[in-house]
Amino acid sequence: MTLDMKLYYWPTPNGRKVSILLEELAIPYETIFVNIGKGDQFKLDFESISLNNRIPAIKYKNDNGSNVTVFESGAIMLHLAEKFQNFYPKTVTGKKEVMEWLFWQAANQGPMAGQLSHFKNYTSNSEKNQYSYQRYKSEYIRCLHVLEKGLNSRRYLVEDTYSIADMICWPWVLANRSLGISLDNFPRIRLWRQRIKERPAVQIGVNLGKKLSSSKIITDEERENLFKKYT
Ligand SMILES: N[C@@H](CCC(=O)N[C@@H](CS)C(=O)NCC(=O)O)C(=O)O
Repeated sequence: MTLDMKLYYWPTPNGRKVSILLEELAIPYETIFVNIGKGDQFKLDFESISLNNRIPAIKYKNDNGSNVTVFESGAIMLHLAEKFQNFYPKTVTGKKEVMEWLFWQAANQGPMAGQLSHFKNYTSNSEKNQYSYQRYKSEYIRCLHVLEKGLNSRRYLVEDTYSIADMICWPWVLANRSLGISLDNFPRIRLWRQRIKERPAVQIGVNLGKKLSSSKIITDEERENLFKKYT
C-alpha cells in the first residue's frame, strides 16, 4: 500500500514546518496548494481535513487503505515523527522535552509571531495599532529569549540532536527580518538559525512554492479572506 502522502500547504512559516519535515524524512508527497488569500481554506473539501480552516494539513493512506488526516502543525509533526521513528528522541525524558517545545511553539511563539506579522505588515499605522504592534513585538522578543536559553550549551533544543522541536520553532525565527527584529542580541539563535538553514532538506522545504508567496501589499479580496470578521 503506498502512502500517497498529500501536503495541504501555502508558503508561510507554518506551512514550511511540515514541508521541511517531509523533506527531512524523504517521504514522497504531493503538494496541494491552498491559496489562503483566495479563500481556498474555507472550501469544504479542505475543511473536511482541517476543521480549523488553516494550513498546514496532511492526508495519507494507512496500511489498510483508509485515509488518515491531520491538522495543526504540532500534531502533524509529532504524528509523523512517531510513525517514522525519526527526528524524535527515544527516551521518555527526550520525548517530554520535544512535547514542551511543540506546545510552547503552538501556544507562544507561533501566535505572537503571527500577530506581530499582522500588525507590522498588514495594518495601518494608527496609534491604536502601535500599541498592538509593540505588544506583539515584545512578546516575539520574549520568545527569542526563551529559545536562546533553550540553546544554552547545546546545538539543538532537545538532547543536542536535531529534532521536530527545532523544525517547528525555526521557520518563525527565519522570518525575523520581515518582522523587523534583529538577532544581534541572540548569538546562540543566530548560529542555530544558520546551522539549520544549511541543511539541504530545509532548503527544499523552505523554497516549496516560494514564488507564490504574496507580497506585503495585499488586495481587498485577500484581506477579506485572511482577516475575516467572525461574529
Ligand atoms: N496553529 C496553527 C496555525 C496555522 C496558521 O495560522 N496557518 C495560517 C497560514 S500561516 C493560515 O492558514 N491562515 C489562513 C487564514 O487565516 O484564514 C498551526 O501551527 O498549524
